[in-house]
Amino acid sequence: MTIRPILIAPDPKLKAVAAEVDKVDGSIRRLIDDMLETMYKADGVGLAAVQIGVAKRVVVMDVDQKDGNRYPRAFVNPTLTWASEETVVHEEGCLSVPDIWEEVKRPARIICDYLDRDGNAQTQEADGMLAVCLQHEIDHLNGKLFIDHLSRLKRSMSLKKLAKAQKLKEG
Ligand code: GNR
Ligand code: NI
Repeated sequence: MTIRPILIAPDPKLKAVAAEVDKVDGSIRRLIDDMLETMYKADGVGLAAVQIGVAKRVVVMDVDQKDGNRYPRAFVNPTLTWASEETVVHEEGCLSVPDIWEEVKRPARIICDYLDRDGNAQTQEADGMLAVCLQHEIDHLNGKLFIDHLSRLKRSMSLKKLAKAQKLKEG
């Protein structure tokens, strides 16, 4: 398994619409393993393949790490088949938009179809953090970041803050 560098906004690769996976084969499972290792190393709860520059519809997630155990999950070709009218506001962050946290409003509950790491079709009903995270990751696969849900003013302030922090980091 290999830790891969995570792309930071405004990298144009983060705007790419990712391609469907035809078949969950060994190379996809290796990608999933690399993504999980990269996500855990970065202390994230989710990661989309586009964030490591791979334009495929693959997502990994672990929203249940709090008890010290790992519950790694993979979603290949995830698609929302239903979203509730009811919305919730949740504070979101993103490994590709480091140190920026803003409130985003999304459907409170969703149903998502996907393939698991064995290529089997699955359906996931979600609310709470799992619903937030799945929607955040599916957005990545469509070239969208959580800051794209903000007002233009808030988005441009976030991007400015990010550019300044990156500049300081690069020295
Ligand atoms: O680690 C992450 N935490 C998080 C918190 C609130 C809402 C969404 C997320 S996802 C983020 C990891 C990430 O950038 N995934 O794409
Ligand atoms: Ni993200």
